[in-house]
Amino acid sequence: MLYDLVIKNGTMVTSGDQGRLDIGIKDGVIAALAPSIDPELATEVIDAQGGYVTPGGVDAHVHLAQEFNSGPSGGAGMCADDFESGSRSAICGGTTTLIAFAMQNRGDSSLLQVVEDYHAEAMKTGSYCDWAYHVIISRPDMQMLKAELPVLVDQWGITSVKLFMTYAALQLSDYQLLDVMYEARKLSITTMIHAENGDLITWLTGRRLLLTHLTVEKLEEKGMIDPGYHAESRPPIVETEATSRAIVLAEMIQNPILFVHVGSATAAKVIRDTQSRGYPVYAETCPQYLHLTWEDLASSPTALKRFHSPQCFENSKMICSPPPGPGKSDQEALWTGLRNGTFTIYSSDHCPFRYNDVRGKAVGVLEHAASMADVTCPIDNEHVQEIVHGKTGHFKYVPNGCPGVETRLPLLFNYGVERGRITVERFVELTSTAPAKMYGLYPKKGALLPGLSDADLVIWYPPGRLDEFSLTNEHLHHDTDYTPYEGMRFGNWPRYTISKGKVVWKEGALLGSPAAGKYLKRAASQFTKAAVESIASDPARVATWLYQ
Ligand code: DUC
Ligand code: ZN
Ligand code: ZN
Repeated sequence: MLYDLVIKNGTMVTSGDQGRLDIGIKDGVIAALAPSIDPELATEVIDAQGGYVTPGGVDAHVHLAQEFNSGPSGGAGMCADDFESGSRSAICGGTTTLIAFAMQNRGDSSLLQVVEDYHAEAMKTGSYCDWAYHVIISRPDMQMLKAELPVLVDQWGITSVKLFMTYAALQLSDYQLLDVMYEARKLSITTMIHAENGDLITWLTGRRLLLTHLTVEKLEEKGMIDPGYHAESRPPIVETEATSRAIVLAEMIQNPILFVHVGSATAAKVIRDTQSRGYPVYAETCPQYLHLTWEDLASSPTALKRFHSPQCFENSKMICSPPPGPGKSDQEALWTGLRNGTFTIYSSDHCPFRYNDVRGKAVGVLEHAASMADVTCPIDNEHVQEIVHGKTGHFKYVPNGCPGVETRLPLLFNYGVERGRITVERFVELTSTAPAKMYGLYPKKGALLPGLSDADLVIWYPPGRLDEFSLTNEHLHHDTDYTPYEGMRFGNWPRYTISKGKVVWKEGALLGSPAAGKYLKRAASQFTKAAVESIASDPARVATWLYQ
């Protein structure tokens, strides 16, 4: 047979084009695109019945099998998903490539060891789809950077690093940010920035001083500590200041950067203005910033549309950093940014912590001494519901992050494409093609080029074919016990997901296997590599002498 699989009668969409083309697949790769392919030439045929056929999603920002120390106190959460459950959830939502984070903790003196250990974790379970790694650097010792970053690039194909400007356990000083950016530039490594001013957050949250007359009445002193107040400890200016500062640092040493999980309209504006004057800065936003606002977590009794009591700990389900913007106008600004190119990519930032888990959101109560004062039952998962019930906890101990790897594509398809906010081509660009180019996976991923691209595809339902439904967590395939998007309406969902030519998800049935995914070594970013050459370099304004 000429083809293993042929998809007929679909509207094939790429980031630049769409058309009625049949797709022929052989040996896991796109083999042909043609107005009509003879079904007799194929072992298997799928009739797309007029539905869109898009490249499989590339989710460049997921946290799997990771202990995430996002609290100030050492209280760490454990991600609910490992590579098996996270990738299972991914394919059921149309994503066929994942990039997860190998995270260096301050105690880890070798980045290579961090990656080796993390890879062993991934190999233990396997993955339903192909995957790759970024590395998070929290201890940027120059000797290590010089010795290990080139090995990560050459041997592991890890061509991106994430740096934090907040969290006591992860925050880098400006000096350290410069150190890493300088080495990253030389190696064409993409620098991803978590932009929040950590000191500002800590100050607003408040620390009790021994000299009580010096205490400033901040959130803690005012008793504003239940999870609904997380957002008040991080108003938009927290992200905006850090974004501006990171741009100054990057520009001084002429290193292109990418801001991950941009949540505020004001940070997006800083990024847009910088792009407008020609400096290569890239940005990612995520579903939580398009669909949640402070009203989903605020402590006002009139707010809280999704969960029950304004004081209840259930608000912790929505805690992520940066938090979603205060109101609908913030969301609208981000939708505009998706349309006008401010955002290069759209990722999930799937960072799942179970609600009913002593290593999950419940840490926010368990680590808060006052909440725990009257607890007599054992601290285990069986009793955790009983422990958190009626307690406020403290937002600063709650692990930061929301699940979303499975809902990422359906949310943007339903609320972006089908509501006319973005074109279907732009959907493909944001969810697949641009992340593949950004992170050195193109055209193997993110494209439908015959002979060059893996046959990773999503076939959507034709209009009117799927009955609209309200999402519940039971629809999803992660190992998390809630979804922030509970109750939202969906009229479309991936009907088929195809990974390397194999149908892995078909009309609600999971068909894939965790043995199918392979680790991907990546090349340098197609965007940032070229951008370095284009940066204007006036020696009176930036440190051009660094590279002479
Ligand atoms: N940053 C992330 O990228 N994910 C979740 C939490 C965080 O701070
Ligand atoms: Zn982050
Ligand atoms: Zn993240």
